Amino acid sequence: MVGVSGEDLRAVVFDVDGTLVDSERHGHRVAFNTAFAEAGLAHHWDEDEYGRLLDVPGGRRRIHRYLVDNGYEDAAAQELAARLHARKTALFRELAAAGRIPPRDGVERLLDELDAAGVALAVATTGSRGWVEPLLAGLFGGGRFAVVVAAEDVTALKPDPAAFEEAVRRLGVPAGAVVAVEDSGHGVVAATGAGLTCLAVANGYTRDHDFGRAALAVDRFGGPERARVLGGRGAALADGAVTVDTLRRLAAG
Ligand code: XBP
Ligand code: MG
Repeated sequence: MVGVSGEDLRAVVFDVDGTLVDSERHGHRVAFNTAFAEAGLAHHWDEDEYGRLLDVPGGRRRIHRYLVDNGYEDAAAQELAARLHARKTALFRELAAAGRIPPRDGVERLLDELDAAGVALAVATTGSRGWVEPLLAGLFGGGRFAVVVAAEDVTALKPDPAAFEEAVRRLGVPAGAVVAVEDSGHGVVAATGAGLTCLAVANGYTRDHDFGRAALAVDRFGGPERARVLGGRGAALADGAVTVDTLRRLAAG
């Protein structure tokens, strides 16, 4: 164990969308578009536009912002966004149940390693509990995560640190013994704002985000393809993959 100046690793808090699962481009985006179409609306988010809209955290807020930017009055946009988002959540659950939302490469290996090392697993997401719980149970097994903090559990979404603060509080371990794993600039700001060391694992939508506050940024978890260092303490990455030792080194500082 590499415990030099920091603390030993006791828990890892994972983001869900874009981090544990590849869910945005072919998952949430598709569900939003189906909800628009079912409601008889002509709105359609293509892959590039959806990438820009991801800057607004939370699906209901994302729809609301889009509607207001497209000429809706605030009150009408609030009401419509709530209705569309409820339907979108049901549609996304169906996609997840049909096996259309895959884990990112290397995630299952890393979760198994952390389990074997006795490190607690937790989740802090801006996504809605209605799909988060069944998706996690279906992919990784029910009860795999000791703590799951979803959008409904906090009053402010990322980049606010509330979700990570709540996860650490429920875990009952010191923040110095916890590493967060994120895929986005907003997520890194949220995790580090809660006092956590953060590993950023970028994806196609987030590779140009600012990961300056992350202890280490890479382009994938590694395996089968090797992870590439995008910034930070690249020495923590051994053999082109994020491992339990990578996270221990980051926690140790
Ligand atoms: C994820 C989100 C979510 C999802 C859609 O951000 O912002 O809004 O895009 O899920 P993060 P909902 O990965 O930083 O948690 O529609 O349930 O919000
Ligand atoms: Mg994310």
